[in-house]
Amino acid sequence: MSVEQHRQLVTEVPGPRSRALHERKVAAVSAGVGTTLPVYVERAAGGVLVDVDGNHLIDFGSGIAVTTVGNAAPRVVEGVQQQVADFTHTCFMVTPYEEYVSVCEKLGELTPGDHQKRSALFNSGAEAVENAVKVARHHTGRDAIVVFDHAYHGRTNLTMALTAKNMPYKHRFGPFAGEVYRAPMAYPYRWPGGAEACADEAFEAFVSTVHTQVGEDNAAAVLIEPIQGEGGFIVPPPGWLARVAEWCREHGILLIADEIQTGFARTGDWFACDHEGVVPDLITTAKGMAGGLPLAGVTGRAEIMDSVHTGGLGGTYGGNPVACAAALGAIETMQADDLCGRAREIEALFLPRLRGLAERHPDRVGDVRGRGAMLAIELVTDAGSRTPDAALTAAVHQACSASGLVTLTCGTFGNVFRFLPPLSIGDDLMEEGLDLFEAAFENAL
Ligand code: PLZ
Repeated sequence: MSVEQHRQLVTEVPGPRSRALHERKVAAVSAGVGTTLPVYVERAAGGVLVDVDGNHLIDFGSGIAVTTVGNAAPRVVEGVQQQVADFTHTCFMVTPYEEYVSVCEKLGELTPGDHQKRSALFNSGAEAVENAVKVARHHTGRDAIVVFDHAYHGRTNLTMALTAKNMPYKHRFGPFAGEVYRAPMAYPYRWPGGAEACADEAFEAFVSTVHTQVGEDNAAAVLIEPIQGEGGFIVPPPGWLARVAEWCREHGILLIADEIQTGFARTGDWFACDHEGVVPDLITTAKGMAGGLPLAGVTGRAEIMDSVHTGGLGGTYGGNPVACAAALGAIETMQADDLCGRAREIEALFLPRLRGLAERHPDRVGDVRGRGAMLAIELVTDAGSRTPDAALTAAVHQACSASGLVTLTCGTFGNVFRFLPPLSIGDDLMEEGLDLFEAAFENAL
């Protein structure tokens, strides 16, 4: 690998060069664009980021679940280099090229269900979600979209409306798009009636929300992250999603699975829906699919995707050939290196450590959850009240950064620590990262 796979700090973090760059950032980049860890990166590979001061940091974030195959993964680099030398852009809507078609073929093969599928490619996750909603509305002739508490679907106007959390995503950015309705999420740890009752009660609450606030006949689609990402790595109870899917089918409501964060080997299977045996009508993908280049997709039943008039979907850059070449390299890597299996190994390495921490600190670690290489712990002030502890979360996060471990937090209440290592990371680095995390946690108490 082009970057030595070890942690090494040669300055404080951030170091002087990063701090100098950050001064330039503040003077040139909108304050609206935040940075969680102002360490400026020069190179990255495997599970390590190297900053401009020469510090080697362990990566537990994958650029928010994007570099699943690792940063600058060899097949991605090779595909991109070849493609960028051949041609950089034609616009698929004007003069097409094979790479776009190949990515859509892969999406058809890998996404859940063996029915006939079609795909369309876009640039970002939010754009894919927007287009999935366009297709669902067009196909059904209905307007309403049902989403869930804690949902995250993007930052454009429609996707802000679909996203649940005000700060920082929506605050004073409205008015938002209409015909969006929100149902309670099956969140076992915080379900008022308790985790045992969650599956049944959350299903009933969902059905009742759609029935009373929307009307089944008005609902074009139910849009859901099968495991919620930004909202707190919330894993619904087994069987709940399948019941929602079945109920949608009975009422002619399309099920759109937003697998932008969960997709492409992250959870130990190709898609999180696979664990639940759920076959969505439409699925959105992005992030891990293209190894770091901007690419997103909407894949769905052929009759739904083909119901749109020719020219109804598109965009100048959607399915850019360089991004498609990257995706083909990333997908090939996932298949050749069995990265679904690797994600399950990562789960097996992480979970006992996180559960051990929870056993040692039952009052502060409220919940340990997740799947594959998408794992999280939820921090609380005490086990009785389950009050979210955002301050502890922030303190641990800061201590991790200072020790050379790049971590991410999430959650509606800012109290969830999430782990999204690249699947190319070695076991030693993961163990070391977990040592650092545990030390940061125990010191912050
Ligand atoms: N749907 C499920 O996770 C992106 C957001 C980071 P884009 N999540 C990271 C931030 O603060 O902006 C995401 C997601 C799910 C949609 C999106 C949106 O994808 O590529 O960021 O538009």
